[in-house]
Amino acid sequence: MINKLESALVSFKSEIASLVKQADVLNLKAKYLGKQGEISEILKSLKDATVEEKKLIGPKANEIKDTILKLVDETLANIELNEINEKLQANRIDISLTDDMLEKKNVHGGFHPRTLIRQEVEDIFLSMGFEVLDGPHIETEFYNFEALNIPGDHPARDMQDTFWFRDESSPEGNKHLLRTHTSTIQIRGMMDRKPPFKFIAPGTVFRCERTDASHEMVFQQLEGMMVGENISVSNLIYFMKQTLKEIFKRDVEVRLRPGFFPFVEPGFELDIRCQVCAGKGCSVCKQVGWVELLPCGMVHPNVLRAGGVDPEKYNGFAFGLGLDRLVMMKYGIEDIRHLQSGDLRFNSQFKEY
Ligand code: FA5
Repeated sequence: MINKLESALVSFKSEIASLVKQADVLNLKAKYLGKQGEISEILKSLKDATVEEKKLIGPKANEIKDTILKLVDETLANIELNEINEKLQANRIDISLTDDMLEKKNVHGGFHPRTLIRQEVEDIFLSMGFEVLDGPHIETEFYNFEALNIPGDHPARDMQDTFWFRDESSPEGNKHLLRTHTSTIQIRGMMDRKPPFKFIAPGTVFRCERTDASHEMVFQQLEGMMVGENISVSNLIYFMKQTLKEIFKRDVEVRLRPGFFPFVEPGFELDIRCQVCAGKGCSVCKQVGWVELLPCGMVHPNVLRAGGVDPEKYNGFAFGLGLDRLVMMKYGIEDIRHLQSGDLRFNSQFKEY
């Protein structure tokens, strides 16, 4: 039996030496060590051996199994290393390239699709008389939640998994966090101006959530707000539809449905027909054919008050466009994670400088 075990080891060694795929190595491991594997088959006759034989064969069998396992691990690690090296070689960046060498090779930088869409949306709103505002990424819970009518115990806080800073000494309402939405600019914008006014605020937001084809942890939104006298839901819908029409250069199918956000009343969800699958169903739209793009609504009186605006005299609308989702819809990008992959093959498909 020892001879059989040793010759199994020899043939295992010669077979594994030629393998270059991890799946083949795992299959080979099963061929020798699996339940019906060669080593297991040989050891089945161990039950008929004498005690003395068992004392010899047992340790030898363990030694051979250990050798096989070690070889499997080493081979898998080598294959992985080779794969990494191949990828590095294929994506090698030549840091010795100078500007004029790139010029000669006709290689140019380009705009990231996010930048293209952001500029386009900014231009559309600027042409409609909106200002463009900016705001901090690190916020207090006052601007991110409380002033937006989301108190500490409000269930809506669970809708936005938050990255908190550890500043235990801060009084309640002043704890720091990475902003979970651009709605923080609603308050900052209102505090700094007198109605009537209208502004947009594009920027990065952060959420502690699992990523998938349409969800990132760090993504872009674009907040919008218009405050004045007698502003109506039809003004809101007009601006939303106009924006999408100008971005897509054609009518795109949208649907408006009720949506709940504590900072607007009434609130709506504006969904767009998935442009990746033309509404047939894919991983971006989670097989439903629609993508949540543009939640919006009429600003809640408590929010106007928190921003120093008299809700008896003024009203307004606000919206929070998912800018990355808009980029996906415009260019038919099937996974949001491409956007910050840093992969030049992806980035270079868009407009050159
Ligand atoms: C908000 O963030 C609200 N502040 C929007 C709002 C503003 C409503 C003003 C009313 C008035 P929501 O969590 O649904 O809402 O996010 C807004 C949009 O951001 C979504 O419709 C979607 O397009 C995009 N979005 C949300 N989560 C992610 C994510 N993890 N990755 C990429 N895009 C996301």
